[in-house]
Amino acid sequence: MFLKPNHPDVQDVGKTLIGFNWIGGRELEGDKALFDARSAVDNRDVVGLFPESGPKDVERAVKAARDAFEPWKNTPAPIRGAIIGRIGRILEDQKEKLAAIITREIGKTPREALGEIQEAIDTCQFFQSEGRRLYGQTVPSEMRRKELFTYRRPLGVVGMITAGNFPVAVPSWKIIPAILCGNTVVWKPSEDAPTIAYLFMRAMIDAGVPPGVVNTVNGKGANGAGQYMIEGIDKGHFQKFSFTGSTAVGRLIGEACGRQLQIPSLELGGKNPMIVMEDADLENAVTGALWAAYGTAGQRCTSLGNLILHKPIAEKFKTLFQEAMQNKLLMGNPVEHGDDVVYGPMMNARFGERFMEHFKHGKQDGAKLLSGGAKWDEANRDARVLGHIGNGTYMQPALWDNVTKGMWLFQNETFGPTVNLVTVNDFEEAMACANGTPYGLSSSLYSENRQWVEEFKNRISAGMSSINNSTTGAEAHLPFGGNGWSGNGTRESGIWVVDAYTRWHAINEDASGRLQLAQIETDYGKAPAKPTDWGQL
Ligand code: UN1
Repeated sequence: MFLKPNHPDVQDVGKTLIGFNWIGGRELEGDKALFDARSAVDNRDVVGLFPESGPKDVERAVKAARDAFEPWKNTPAPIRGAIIGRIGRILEDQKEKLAAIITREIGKTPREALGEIQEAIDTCQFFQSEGRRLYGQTVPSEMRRKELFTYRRPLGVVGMITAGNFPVAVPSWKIIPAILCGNTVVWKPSEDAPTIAYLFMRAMIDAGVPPGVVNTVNGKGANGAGQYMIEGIDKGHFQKFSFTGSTAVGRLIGEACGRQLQIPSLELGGKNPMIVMEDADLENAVTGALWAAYGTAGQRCTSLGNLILHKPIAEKFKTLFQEAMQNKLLMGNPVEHGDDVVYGPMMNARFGERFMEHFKHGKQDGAKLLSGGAKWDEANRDARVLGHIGNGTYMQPALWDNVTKGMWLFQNETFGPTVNLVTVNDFEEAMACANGTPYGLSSSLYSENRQWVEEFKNRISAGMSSINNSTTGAEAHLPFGGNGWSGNGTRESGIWVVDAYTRWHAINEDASGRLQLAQIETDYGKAPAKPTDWGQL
Protein backbone atom coordinates (compact mmCIF):
# COMPACT_ATOMS: atom_id res chain seq x y z
CA MET A 1 0.00 0.00 0.00
CA PHE A 2 1.41 3.40 -1.00
CA LEU A 3 0.75 6.59 0.94
CA LYS A 4 2.18 10.05 0.52
CA PRO A 5 2.04 13.25 2.59
CA ASN A 6 -1.16 15.24 2.31
CA HIS A 7 -1.67 19.00 1.73
CA PRO A 8 0.35 20.83 4.43
CA ASP A 9 -2.77 22.40 6.03
CA VAL A 10 -4.40 19.01 6.65
CA GLN A 11 -1.46 16.73 7.34
CA ASP A 12 -2.72 15.87 10.83
CA VAL A 13 -5.86 14.36 9.38
CA GLY A 14 -4.05 11.62 7.46
CA LYS A 15 -2.03 10.79 4.38
CA THR A 16 -3.04 10.48 0.73
CA LEU A 17 -3.43 6.90 -0.47
CA ILE A 18 -2.20 6.14 -3.99
CA GLY A 19 -4.94 3.93 -5.31
CA PHE A 20 -5.28 1.53 -8.25
CA ASN A 21 -7.84 -0.61 -9.96
CA TRP A 22 -7.79 -4.22 -8.76
CA ILE A 23 -7.82 -6.51 -11.78
CA GLY A 24 -6.98 -10.19 -11.63
CA GLY A 25 -5.54 -9.76 -8.14
CA ARG A 26 -3.14 -7.05 -9.28
CA GLU A 27 -3.15 -3.33 -8.69
CA LEU A 28 -3.25 -1.64 -12.07
CA GLU A 29 -3.21 1.89 -13.34
CA GLY A 30 -6.03 2.90 -15.67
CA ASP A 31 -5.93 4.03 -19.30
CA LYS A 32 -6.74 7.61 -18.36
CA ALA A 33 -5.35 10.19 -15.91
CA LEU A 34 -5.63 9.99 -12.15
CA PHE A 35 -8.32 11.81 -10.21
CA ASP A 36 -8.22 13.19 -6.66
CA ALA A 37 -10.62 11.70 -4.14
CA ARG A 38 -11.07 14.83 -2.06
CA SER A 39 -12.59 14.85 1.40
CA ALA A 40 -16.20 16.02 1.65
CA VAL A 41 -15.28 17.51 5.03
CA ASP A 42 -12.38 19.63 3.78
CA ASN A 43 -11.49 19.62 0.09
CA ARG A 44 -7.82 20.40 0.79
CA ASP A 45 -7.58 16.85 2.14
CA VAL A 46 -6.84 14.48 -0.76
CA VAL A 47 -7.86 11.12 0.73
CA GLY A 48 -6.76 9.14 -2.32
CA LEU A 49 -5.56 9.31 -5.91
CA PHE A 50 -7.31 6.92 -8.28
CA PRO A 51 -7.26 5.96 -11.94
CA GLU A 52 -10.00 7.26 -14.19
CA SER A 53 -10.68 4.06 -16.15
CA GLY A 54 -11.36 3.66 -19.86
CA PRO A 55 -13.39 1.04 -21.78
CA LYS A 56 -10.26 -1.17 -22.08
CA ASP A 57 -9.90 -1.27 -18.29
CA VAL A 58 -13.47 -2.51 -18.02
CA GLU A 59 -12.74 -5.19 -20.61
CA ARG A 60 -9.60 -6.27 -18.77
CA ALA A 61 -11.57 -6.58 -15.55
CA VAL A 62 -14.34 -8.54 -17.27
CA LYS A 63 -11.77 -10.94 -18.72
CA ALA A 64 -10.17 -11.44 -15.31
CA ALA A 65 -13.59 -12.14 -13.79
CA ARG A 66 -14.49 -14.56 -16.59
CA ASP A 67 -11.20 -16.45 -16.19
CA ALA A 68 -11.70 -16.70 -12.44
CA PHE A 69 -15.28 -17.96 -12.71
CA GLU A 70 -14.85 -21.71 -13.27
CA PRO A 71 -12.28 -22.33 -10.51
CA TRP A 72 -14.26 -20.17 -8.07
CA LYS A 73 -17.53 -21.86 -8.94
CA ASN A 74 -15.85 -25.20 -8.27
CA THR A 75 -14.47 -24.06 -4.90
CA PRO A 76 -16.75 -25.74 -2.34
CA ALA A 77 -19.33 -23.33 -0.94
CA PRO A 78 -18.26 -23.90 2.71
CA ILE A 79 -14.73 -22.80 1.69
CA ARG A 80 -16.10 -19.72 -0.05
CA GLY A 81 -18.05 -19.05 3.15
CA ALA A 82 -14.92 -19.44 5.30
CA ILE A 83 -13.11 -16.82 3.18
CA ILE A 84 -16.07 -14.49 3.66
CA GLY A 85 -15.87 -15.07 7.41
CA ARG A 86 -12.24 -13.93 7.27
CA ILE A 87 -13.25 -10.75 5.42
CA GLY A 88 -15.64 -10.00 8.30
CA ARG A 89 -12.90 -10.53 10.88
CA ILE A 90 -10.48 -8.23 9.05
CA LEU A 91 -13.16 -5.54 8.91
CA GLU A 92 -13.75 -6.06 12.62
CA ASP A 93 -10.03 -5.75 13.41
CA GLN A 94 -9.65 -2.59 11.30
CA LYS A 95 -13.08 -1.10 12.10
CA GLU A 96 -11.89 2.18 13.63
CA LYS A 97 -9.33 2.88 10.93
CA LEU A 98 -11.75 2.13 8.12
CA ALA A 99 -14.49 4.22 9.73
CA ALA A 100 -12.09 7.17 9.97
CA ILE A 101 -11.51 6.94 6.21
CA ILE A 102 -15.29 6.98 5.60
CA THR A 103 -15.61 10.08 7.77
CA ARG A 104 -12.83 11.82 5.87
CA GLU A 105 -13.93 10.72 2.45
CA ILE A 106 -17.71 11.29 2.54
CA GLY A 107 -18.26 13.17 5.82
CA LYS A 108 -20.27 10.65 7.84
CA THR A 109 -20.10 11.10 11.60
CA PRO A 110 -17.82 8.57 13.37
CA ARG A 111 -20.69 6.58 14.89
CA GLU A 112 -22.41 6.31 11.53
CA ALA A 113 -19.16 5.36 9.82
CA LEU A 114 -18.60 2.63 12.45
CA GLY A 115 -22.19 1.49 11.89
CA GLU A 116 -21.52 1.29 8.19
CA ILE A 117 -18.52 -1.03 8.69
CA GLN A 118 -20.61 -3.03 11.16
CA GLU A 119 -23.27 -3.51 8.48
CA ALA A 120 -20.62 -5.09 6.24
CA ILE A 121 -19.38 -7.26 9.14
CA ASP A 122 -22.97 -8.40 9.80
CA THR A 123 -23.28 -9.31 6.12
CA CYS A 124 -20.07 -11.36 6.22
CA GLN A 125 -21.21 -13.14 9.38
CA PHE A 126 -24.54 -13.99 7.84
CA PHE A 127 -23.09 -15.35 4.58
CA GLN A 128 -20.19 -17.14 6.19
CA SER A 129 -22.57 -19.81 7.47
CA GLU A 130 -24.71 -19.69 4.32
CA GLY A 131 -21.73 -21.39 2.66
CA ARG A 132 -22.65 -24.46 4.72
CA ARG A 133 -26.27 -24.28 3.61
CA LEU A 134 -26.93 -22.93 0.13
CA TYR A 135 -29.50 -25.68 0.14
CA GLY A 136 -31.14 -27.33 -2.80
CA GLN A 137 -34.02 -29.75 -2.41
CA THR A 138 -34.71 -33.43 -2.90
CA VAL A 139 -38.08 -33.77 -4.60
CA PRO A 140 -40.12 -36.99 -4.87
CA SER A 141 -40.46 -38.40 -8.37
CA GLU A 142 -43.69 -39.75 -9.83
CA MET A 143 -41.68 -42.75 -11.12
CA ARG A 144 -40.05 -45.58 -9.23
CA ARG A 145 -36.23 -45.75 -9.02
CA LYS A 146 -35.92 -42.16 -10.08
CA GLU A 147 -34.77 -39.21 -7.98
CA LEU A 148 -35.26 -35.47 -8.44
CA PHE A 149 -33.01 -32.72 -7.07
CA THR A 150 -32.61 -28.95 -7.28
CA TYR A 151 -29.29 -27.13 -7.12
CA ARG A 152 -28.48 -23.44 -6.93
CA ARG A 153 -26.06 -22.49 -9.71
CA PRO A 154 -24.03 -19.28 -9.97
CA LEU A 155 -24.69 -16.97 -12.90
CA GLY A 156 -21.21 -15.90 -14.04
CA VAL A 157 -19.70 -12.43 -14.08
CA VAL A 158 -21.71 -9.85 -12.12
CA GLY A 159 -21.31 -6.13 -12.94
CA MET A 160 -21.88 -3.78 -10.01
CA ILE A 161 -22.16 -0.01 -9.72
CA THR A 162 -22.64 1.47 -6.26
CA ALA A 163 -23.25 4.91 -4.72
CA GLY A 164 -21.04 6.92 -2.37
CA ASN A 165 -23.45 7.31 0.55
CA PHE A 166 -22.95 3.72 1.78
CA PRO A 167 -19.58 2.94 0.23
CA VAL A 168 -18.93 -0.33 2.09
CA ALA A 169 -22.27 -1.55 3.48
CA VAL A 170 -24.19 -1.51 0.19
CA PRO A 171 -21.32 -2.99 -1.89
CA SER A 172 -21.05 -5.73 0.74
CA TRP A 173 -24.77 -6.52 0.29
CA LYS A 174 -23.95 -7.25 -3.34
CA ILE A 175 -20.39 -8.60 -3.44
CA ILE A 176 -20.57 -10.94 -0.46
CA PRO A 177 -23.65 -12.95 -1.52
CA ALA A 178 -22.56 -12.85 -5.18
CA ILE A 179 -19.21 -14.50 -4.44
CA LEU A 180 -20.66 -16.79 -1.79
CA CYS A 181 -22.89 -18.18 -4.55
CA GLY A 182 -19.86 -18.77 -6.79
CA ASN A 183 -20.06 -15.74 -9.10
CA THR A 184 -17.21 -13.37 -9.91
CA VAL A 185 -17.50 -9.59 -9.85
CA VAL A 186 -16.51 -6.39 -11.64
CA TRP A 187 -17.29 -3.48 -9.35
CA LYS A 188 -17.31 0.22 -10.19
CA PRO A 189 -17.24 1.98 -6.80
CA SER A 190 -18.48 5.54 -6.41
CA GLU A 191 -15.99 8.22 -7.47
CA ASP A 192 -16.90 9.94 -4.17
CA ALA A 193 -15.54 7.04 -2.12
CA PRO A 194 -12.83 5.11 -3.99
CA THR A 195 -10.42 5.00 -1.03
CA ILE A 196 -12.70 3.05 1.26
CA ALA A 197 -13.60 0.80 -1.70
CA TYR A 198 -9.90 0.13 -2.30
CA LEU A 199 -9.40 -0.75 1.38
CA PHE A 200 -12.44 -3.04 1.33
CA MET A 201 -10.81 -4.76 -1.68
CA ARG A 202 -7.59 -5.12 0.31
CA ALA A 203 -9.55 -6.77 3.13
CA MET A 204 -10.97 -9.22 0.58
CA ILE A 205 -7.53 -9.98 -0.88
CA ASP A 206 -6.05 -10.43 2.62
CA ALA A 207 -8.89 -12.80 3.49
CA GLY A 208 -7.92 -15.05 0.58
CA VAL A 209 -10.40 -14.09 -2.14
CA PRO A 210 -8.53 -15.49 -5.19
CA PRO A 211 -7.26 -13.22 -7.97
CA GLY A 212 -9.98 -12.13 -10.39
CA VAL A 213 -12.92 -13.11 -8.20
CA VAL A 214 -13.56 -9.45 -7.32
CA ASN A 215 -12.19 -6.68 -9.56
CA THR A 216 -12.59 -2.92 -9.39
CA VAL A 217 -12.58 -0.23 -12.06
CA ASN A 218 -12.59 3.31 -10.77
CA GLY A 219 -13.85 6.52 -12.26
CA LYS A 220 -16.87 8.63 -13.05
CA GLY A 221 -20.36 7.44 -13.91
CA ALA A 222 -21.38 9.40 -17.02
CA ASN A 223 -18.55 9.49 -19.59
CA GLY A 224 -16.53 7.24 -17.34
CA ALA A 225 -16.15 3.71 -16.04
CA GLY A 226 -19.83 3.56 -15.01
CA GLN A 227 -20.96 4.28 -18.54
CA TYR A 228 -18.49 1.76 -20.01
CA MET A 229 -19.82 -0.85 -17.58
CA ILE A 230 -23.39 -0.20 -18.72
CA GLU A 231 -22.29 -0.34 -22.37
CA GLY A 232 -20.74 -3.71 -21.51
CA ILE A 233 -24.22 -5.15 -20.81
CA ASP A 234 -25.12 -4.98 -24.53
CA LYS A 235 -21.72 -6.48 -25.37
CA GLY A 236 -22.61 -9.55 -23.31
CA HIS A 237 -19.92 -8.90 -20.69
CA PHE A 238 -22.14 -9.68 -17.71
CA GLN A 239 -24.54 -12.44 -16.77
CA LYS A 240 -26.05 -10.26 -14.04
CA PHE A 241 -25.97 -6.58 -13.09
CA SER A 242 -26.56 -4.97 -9.72
CA PHE A 243 -26.95 -1.24 -9.22
CA THR A 244 -27.69 1.20 -6.39
CA GLY A 245 -28.27 4.79 -7.47
CA SER A 246 -30.71 7.03 -9.30
CA THR A 247 -33.97 5.92 -10.88
CA ALA A 248 -32.89 7.43 -14.23
CA VAL A 249 -29.70 5.33 -14.45
CA GLY A 250 -31.60 2.31 -13.11
CA ARG A 251 -33.96 2.54 -16.08
CA LEU A 252 -31.02 2.52 -18.53
CA ILE A 253 -29.57 -0.57 -16.86
CA GLY A 254 -32.99 -2.24 -16.78
CA GLU A 255 -33.45 -1.64 -20.51
CA ALA A 256 -30.02 -3.01 -21.41
CA CYS A 257 -30.45 -6.07 -19.16
CA GLY A 258 -33.90 -6.63 -20.64
CA ARG A 259 -32.34 -6.91 -24.08
CA GLN A 260 -30.05 -9.63 -22.67
CA LEU A 261 -33.07 -11.33 -21.03
CA GLN A 262 -31.52 -10.72 -17.62
CA ILE A 263 -33.07 -9.42 -14.41
CA PRO A 264 -30.79 -6.83 -12.80
CA SER A 265 -30.94 -5.98 -9.09
CA LEU A 266 -31.94 -2.31 -8.92
CA GLU A 267 -32.06 -0.29 -5.71
CA LEU A 268 -33.13 3.20 -6.69
CA GLY A 269 -34.55 6.39 -5.23
CA GLY A 270 -37.13 7.01 -2.55
CA LYS A 271 -39.56 9.62 -1.29
CA ASN A 272 -40.20 7.96 2.00
CA PRO A 273 -43.28 8.92 4.02
CA MET A 274 -43.74 8.98 7.80
CA ILE A 275 -47.26 9.26 9.24
CA VAL A 276 -47.72 10.62 12.77
CA MET A 277 -51.25 9.98 14.09
CA GLU A 278 -53.00 11.76 16.97
CA ASP A 279 -52.29 8.96 19.47
CA ALA A 280 -48.55 8.73 18.74
CA ASP A 281 -45.87 9.13 21.39
CA LEU A 282 -44.91 12.57 20.10
CA GLU A 283 -41.51 12.76 21.75
CA ASN A 284 -40.49 9.46 20.16
CA ALA A 285 -41.94 10.53 16.80
CA VAL A 286 -40.08 13.87 16.84
CA THR A 287 -36.79 12.10 17.58
CA GLY A 288 -37.43 9.56 14.81
CA ALA A 289 -38.43 12.23 12.28
CA LEU A 290 -35.46 14.46 13.10
CA TRP A 291 -33.02 11.59 12.59
CA ALA A 292 -34.73 10.27 9.45
CA ALA A 293 -34.81 13.74 7.86
CA TYR A 294 -31.41 15.16 8.75
CA GLY A 295 -29.19 12.20 9.74
CA THR A 296 -26.46 11.56 7.11
CA ALA A 297 -27.44 15.05 5.80
CA GLY A 298 -30.51 13.38 4.25
CA GLN A 299 -28.25 11.42 1.89
CA ARG A 300 -29.77 8.00 2.41
CA CYS A 301 -32.18 6.40 0.00
CA THR A 302 -34.21 5.65 3.12
CA SER A 303 -34.23 9.29 4.35
CA LEU A 304 -37.57 10.85 5.27
CA GLY A 305 -39.25 12.88 2.49
CA ASN A 306 -42.88 13.56 3.44
CA LEU A 307 -43.80 13.93 7.12
CA ILE A 308 -47.58 13.41 7.23
CA LEU A 309 -49.17 14.88 10.36
CA HIS A 310 -52.65 14.10 11.67
CA LYS A 311 -54.39 17.44 12.15
CA PRO A 312 -55.16 17.18 15.92
CA ILE A 313 -51.42 17.01 16.74
CA ALA A 314 -49.99 18.86 13.72
CA GLU A 315 -49.37 22.21 15.44
CA LYS A 316 -47.97 20.65 18.61
CA PHE A 317 -45.69 18.35 16.58
CA LYS A 318 -44.46 21.26 14.50
CA THR A 319 -43.56 23.24 17.63
CA LEU A 320 -41.74 20.28 19.19
CA PHE A 321 -39.94 19.51 15.92
CA GLN A 322 -38.74 23.09 15.49
CA GLU A 323 -37.59 23.15 19.11
CA ALA A 324 -35.63 19.95 18.49
CA MET A 325 -34.10 21.49 15.37
CA GLN A 326 -32.94 24.41 17.48
CA ASN A 327 -31.72 22.46 20.52
CA LYS A 328 -30.61 19.05 19.32
CA LEU A 329 -29.45 19.47 15.75
CA LEU A 330 -25.73 20.23 15.82
CA MET A 331 -24.05 20.24 12.43
CA GLY A 332 -20.61 20.76 10.98
CA ASN A 333 -17.18 19.23 10.71
CA PRO A 334 -17.21 15.55 11.79
CA VAL A 335 -13.41 15.21 11.58
CA GLU A 336 -12.93 17.99 14.15
CA HIS A 337 -16.08 17.46 16.23
CA GLY A 338 -16.82 13.76 15.84
CA ASP A 339 -20.17 12.62 17.16
CA ASP A 340 -21.05 16.02 18.58
CA VAL A 341 -22.47 16.76 15.13
CA VAL A 342 -25.65 15.02 13.98
CA TYR A 343 -24.70 15.52 10.37
CA GLY A 344 -21.76 16.70 8.32
CA PRO A 345 -21.30 17.89 4.76
CA MET A 346 -22.84 16.88 1.47
CA MET A 347 -20.75 14.17 -0.20
CA ASN A 348 -19.55 16.70 -2.77
CA ALA A 349 -20.37 20.12 -4.22
CA ARG A 350 -22.39 18.51 -7.03
CA PHE A 351 -24.85 17.02 -4.52
CA GLY A 352 -25.08 20.44 -2.88
CA GLU A 353 -25.95 22.14 -6.16
CA ARG A 354 -28.60 19.56 -6.98
CA PHE A 355 -30.07 19.97 -3.50
CA MET A 356 -30.25 23.76 -3.90
CA GLU A 357 -32.45 23.35 -6.99
CA HIS A 358 -35.36 22.04 -4.96
CA PHE A 359 -35.83 25.41 -3.24
CA LYS A 360 -37.01 27.11 -6.40
CA HIS A 361 -39.56 24.34 -7.05
CA GLY A 362 -40.89 24.64 -3.50
CA LYS A 363 -41.29 28.39 -3.74
CA GLN A 364 -42.89 28.20 -7.21
CA ASP A 365 -45.49 25.73 -5.93
CA GLY A 366 -46.35 27.94 -2.92
CA ALA A 367 -44.96 25.77 -0.11
CA LYS A 368 -43.83 27.66 3.00
CA LEU A 369 -40.13 27.48 3.93
CA LEU A 370 -39.88 27.51 7.75
CA SER A 371 -36.13 26.95 7.90
CA GLY A 372 -33.05 26.62 5.68
CA GLY A 373 -32.57 27.58 2.07
CA ALA A 374 -28.82 28.12 1.91
CA LYS A 375 -25.38 26.69 2.53
CA TRP A 376 -23.79 27.41 5.87
CA ASP A 377 -20.97 29.95 5.61
CA GLU A 378 -18.99 32.18 7.95
CA ALA A 379 -21.54 35.00 7.64
CA ASN A 380 -24.71 33.03 8.39
CA ARG A 381 -23.48 30.25 10.72
CA ASP A 382 -25.12 30.00 14.16
CA ALA A 383 -24.22 28.29 17.43
CA ARG A 384 -25.39 24.91 16.13
CA VAL A 385 -22.61 24.79 13.53
CA LEU A 386 -19.31 23.36 14.78
CA GLY A 387 -15.83 23.57 13.32
CA HIS A 388 -14.26 24.53 10.03
CA ILE A 389 -16.86 24.49 7.23
CA GLY A 390 -15.18 26.71 4.65
CA ASN A 391 -13.82 23.89 2.50
CA GLY A 392 -16.92 21.72 2.13
CA THR A 393 -20.61 21.92 1.24
CA TYR A 394 -22.48 22.18 4.54
CA MET A 395 -26.23 22.66 4.22
CA GLN A 396 -28.67 24.36 6.55
CA PRO A 397 -31.49 22.02 7.59
CA ALA A 398 -34.58 22.87 5.56
CA LEU A 399 -38.18 22.53 6.71
CA TRP A 400 -41.18 23.05 4.42
CA ASP A 401 -44.75 23.53 5.59
CA ASN A 402 -48.10 23.48 3.75
CA VAL A 403 -46.88 20.88 1.29
CA THR A 404 -49.56 19.06 -0.69
CA LYS A 405 -49.60 16.00 -2.92
CA GLY A 406 -49.52 17.83 -6.24
CA MET A 407 -46.34 19.79 -5.46
CA TRP A 408 -42.92 19.04 -6.97
CA LEU A 409 -41.50 18.87 -3.45
CA PHE A 410 -43.89 16.09 -2.49
CA GLN A 411 -43.20 13.97 -5.57
CA ASN A 412 -39.42 14.24 -6.06
CA GLU A 413 -36.43 12.88 -4.17
CA THR A 414 -34.24 15.73 -2.88
CA PHE A 415 -31.33 13.77 -1.34
CA GLY A 416 -30.36 16.34 1.25
CA PRO A 417 -31.30 17.68 4.70
CA THR A 418 -34.92 18.70 4.18
CA VAL A 419 -38.40 17.49 5.05
CA ASN A 420 -41.95 18.39 3.97
CA LEU A 421 -44.76 18.82 6.50
CA VAL A 422 -48.09 17.65 5.12
CA THR A 423 -51.21 18.01 7.31
CA VAL A 424 -54.07 15.53 6.87
CA ASN A 425 -57.57 15.25 8.38
CA ASP A 426 -57.79 11.52 8.96
CA PHE A 427 -56.11 8.14 8.54
CA GLU A 428 -57.55 7.62 5.04
CA GLU A 429 -56.01 10.86 3.81
CA ALA A 430 -52.74 9.93 5.51
CA MET A 431 -52.65 6.62 3.63
CA ALA A 432 -53.47 8.34 0.34
CA CYS A 433 -50.53 10.71 0.90
CA ALA A 434 -48.17 7.93 2.00
CA ASN A 435 -48.99 6.04 -1.21
CA GLY A 436 -49.13 9.24 -3.25
CA THR A 437 -45.71 9.16 -4.96
CA PRO A 438 -44.34 6.86 -7.67
CA TYR A 439 -41.72 5.58 -5.19
CA GLY A 440 -42.08 2.89 -2.54
CA LEU A 441 -38.86 2.20 -0.67
CA SER A 442 -39.20 2.82 3.06
CA SER A 443 -42.12 4.10 5.16
CA SER A 444 -43.09 4.66 8.76
CA LEU A 445 -46.12 5.04 11.03
CA TYR A 446 -46.20 6.39 14.56
CA SER A 447 -49.37 5.25 16.33
CA GLU A 448 -50.46 3.06 19.24
CA ASN A 449 -53.72 2.11 17.53
CA ARG A 450 -53.57 -1.55 16.49
CA GLN A 451 -56.18 -1.11 13.78
CA TRP A 452 -54.24 1.70 12.14
CA VAL A 453 -51.03 -0.28 12.43
CA GLU A 454 -52.68 -3.29 10.76
CA GLU A 455 -54.20 -1.14 7.99
CA PHE A 456 -50.89 0.58 7.38
CA LYS A 457 -48.97 -2.70 7.14
CA ASN A 458 -51.51 -4.06 4.64
CA ARG A 459 -52.00 -1.02 2.46
CA ILE A 460 -48.68 0.81 2.29
CA SER A 461 -46.86 0.30 -1.00
CA ALA A 462 -43.26 0.03 0.20
CA GLY A 463 -40.55 -2.58 0.44
CA MET A 464 -39.84 -1.63 4.05
CA SER A 465 -42.08 -0.26 6.80
CA SER A 466 -41.37 0.79 10.37
CA ILE A 467 -43.89 0.97 13.16
CA ASN A 468 -42.84 3.55 15.75
CA ASN A 469 -39.36 3.83 14.28
CA SER A 470 -37.61 5.97 11.69
CA THR A 471 -37.59 5.30 7.92
CA THR A 472 -33.83 4.62 7.98
CA GLY A 473 -31.72 1.95 9.62
CA ALA A 474 -32.79 -1.32 7.99
CA GLU A 475 -31.02 -4.30 9.56
CA ALA A 476 -28.57 -6.22 7.41
CA HIS A 477 -30.47 -9.53 7.30
CA LEU A 478 -33.94 -8.37 6.25
CA PRO A 479 -34.87 -7.95 2.58
CA PHE A 480 -33.95 -4.47 1.36
CA GLY A 481 -35.56 -2.93 -1.72
CA GLY A 482 -38.57 -1.06 -2.96
CA ASN A 483 -41.66 -0.89 -5.11
CA GLY A 484 -42.46 1.35 -8.08
CA TRP A 485 -39.68 3.75 -9.04
CA SER A 486 -37.59 2.59 -6.07
CA GLY A 487 -36.49 -0.54 -7.89
CA ASN A 488 -37.59 -3.50 -9.95
CA GLY A 489 -38.83 -5.65 -7.10
CA THR A 490 -35.53 -7.43 -6.47
CA ARG A 491 -34.34 -7.53 -2.86
CA GLU A 492 -30.90 -7.46 -1.26
CA SER A 493 -29.69 -8.86 2.07
CA GLY A 494 -30.53 -11.89 4.13
CA ILE A 495 -31.46 -15.20 2.60
CA TRP A 496 -33.62 -13.55 -0.08
CA VAL A 497 -30.68 -12.12 -2.02
CA VAL A 498 -29.42 -15.63 -2.81
CA ASP A 499 -32.19 -15.83 -5.42
CA ALA A 500 -30.68 -12.80 -7.18
CA TYR A 501 -27.26 -14.44 -7.59
CA THR A 502 -28.21 -18.02 -8.44
CA ARG A 503 -30.55 -19.81 -10.75
CA TRP A 504 -32.21 -23.13 -10.08
CA HIS A 505 -31.02 -26.25 -11.82
CA ALA A 506 -33.43 -29.21 -11.79
CA ILE A 507 -31.91 -32.69 -12.15
CA ASN A 508 -33.59 -36.06 -12.57
CA GLU A 509 -31.62 -39.23 -12.07
CA ASP A 510 -33.14 -42.45 -13.37
CA ALA A 511 -31.85 -45.74 -11.92
CA SER A 512 -34.48 -47.97 -13.54
CA GLY A 513 -32.30 -48.94 -16.45
CA ARG A 514 -35.00 -48.13 -19.02
CA LEU A 515 -36.73 -45.08 -20.48
CA GLN A 516 -39.52 -44.07 -18.08
CA LEU A 517 -41.91 -41.46 -19.47
CA ALA A 518 -43.24 -38.98 -16.93
CA GLN A 519 -46.95 -38.14 -17.26
CA ILE A 520 -47.38 -40.90 -19.87
CA GLU A 521 -46.27 -44.07 -18.09
CA THR A 522 -46.97 -42.84 -14.60
CA ASP A 523 -49.08 -45.26 -12.58
CA TYR A 524 -51.65 -42.96 -10.98
CA GLY A 525 -53.67 -45.93 -9.57
CA LYS A 526 -57.32 -46.74 -10.35
CA ALA A 527 -60.65 -46.41 -8.57
CA PRO A 528 -62.01 -49.80 -7.36
CA ALA A 529 -64.55 -51.51 -9.59
CA LYS A 530 -67.25 -50.98 -6.96
CA PRO A 531 -66.79 -47.53 -5.41
CA THR A 532 -68.72 -46.46 -2.28
CA ASP A 533 -72.36 -45.60 -2.92
CA TRP A 534 -72.34 -42.18 -1.25
CA GLY A 535 -76.06 -41.74 -2.20
CA GLN A 536 -77.08 -44.08 0.63
CA LEU A 537 -76.16 -41.54 3.27
C1 UN1 B 1 -28.94 3.45 1.11
O1 UN1 B 1 -29.18 4.60 1.47
O2 UN1 B 1 -28.68 3.17 -0.09
O3 UN1 B 1 -31.55 1.42 6.04
C2 UN1 B 1 -28.88 2.28 2.03
C3 UN1 B 1 -30.61 2.24 6.02
C4 UN1 B 1 -29.22 1.72 5.80
C5 UN1 B 1 -28.96 1.45 4.37
C6 UN1 B 1 -29.29 2.57 3.43
N1 UN1 B 1 -29.05 0.50 6.59
O4 UN1 B 1 -30.79 3.44 6.16
